[in-house]
Amino acid sequence: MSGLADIADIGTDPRRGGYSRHVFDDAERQLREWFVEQAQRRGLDVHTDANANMWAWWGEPGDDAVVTGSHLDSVPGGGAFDGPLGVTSALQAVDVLRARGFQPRRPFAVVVFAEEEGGRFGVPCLGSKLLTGQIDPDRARNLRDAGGLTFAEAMADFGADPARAGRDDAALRRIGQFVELHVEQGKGLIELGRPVGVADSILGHGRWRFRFHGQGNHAGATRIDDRRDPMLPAAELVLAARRAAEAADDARATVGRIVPTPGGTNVIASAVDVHLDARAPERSRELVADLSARAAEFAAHEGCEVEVLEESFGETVHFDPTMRDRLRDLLHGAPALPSGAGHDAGILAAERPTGMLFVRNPTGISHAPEEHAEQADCEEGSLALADVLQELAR
Ligand code: HGY
Ligand code: MN
Ligand code: MN
Ligand code: MN
Repeated sequence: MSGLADIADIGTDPRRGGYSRHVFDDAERQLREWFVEQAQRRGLDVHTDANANMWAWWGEPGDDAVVTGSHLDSVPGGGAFDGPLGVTSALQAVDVLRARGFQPRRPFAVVVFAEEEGGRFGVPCLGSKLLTGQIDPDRARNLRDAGGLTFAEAMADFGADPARAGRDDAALRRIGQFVELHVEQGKGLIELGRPVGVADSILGHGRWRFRFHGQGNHAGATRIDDRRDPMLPAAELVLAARRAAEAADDARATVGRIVPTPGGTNVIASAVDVHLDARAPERSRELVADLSARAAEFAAHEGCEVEVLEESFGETVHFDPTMRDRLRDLLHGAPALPSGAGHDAGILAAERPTGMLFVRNPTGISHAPEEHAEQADCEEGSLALADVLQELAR
């Protein structure tokens, strides 16, 4: 985990525990500087594309390259491995290939995608979705962070030109094959007793933002029967989402963020935003997706109104079986695993031959400080990635 040790003090979050590293904030800028320094130390030429993704080239940039990498940003209070392990393993794989005297016969790059977690602007995989055109650049430019700053303003402050954000066909042509290494965010490899696995699929990911409107008022002076308290339908939605996921097959629904306005203890909220994250295979979609209708019922029941400010449900990604099985063979029959977590590889898989390697996480916990990977398994992962990249780039 040598590379991870280098950045262990960047973006620690004393209030939440773990790390909070969000696109263009101080911590993420320090991580960008660290990556550029690490790349240059290896003689890799780094440039940042129009969507704030960083590309470190081993030799001349070119089309049909072998590309590996991941992200450096985190969720609020996230673990040390989700994202950075893929970047440090890619750098270590370059070291291994160099030590073997290997010289890529194809263009070769290490990439760091921007805002994979959506931790600041609310859209996961923002950098890779802009690159592939999977998000409208105008919508992206107008996304706002908690302080009201737009992504365009944050880009400009970072020194990038927001007007250039959007699908980048030249950059996509350069990706011949993409392989992302990632800490496993689950217990598959623990249960199998294996240090490294290969991704088979990524569960379809939906996000909603419901805004319940009521009447702000005094918590003490307002009789119960005089209230239109938007926190009530919000609470009912949280429970309904969980029940819907329980009733569905292999669905997951989470409300990890509720934002009342104005947010005073002695104040009945005037509005409450409920951020829902749901994941489900096609067969379970409708059980989860009808929550918008249920939200309207809950609101009406309390004399409130509801706005659906965001609603998206991505398809389940099935990685190209040829690439998947090639990786499994290269890794001596490594197991293929489903991923409940989304990744930039899931975005690129729609455009380019893409694969993922997973490294065992002994806690099985992710998006929390307890996320972990043992040194020996990290080394196995870097070696496995080096073997795969050598095969693809020879
Ligand atoms: O939310 C996810 O699944 C990913 O970690 N961004
Ligand atoms: Mn994550
Ligand atoms: Mn990740
Ligand atoms: Mn008062």
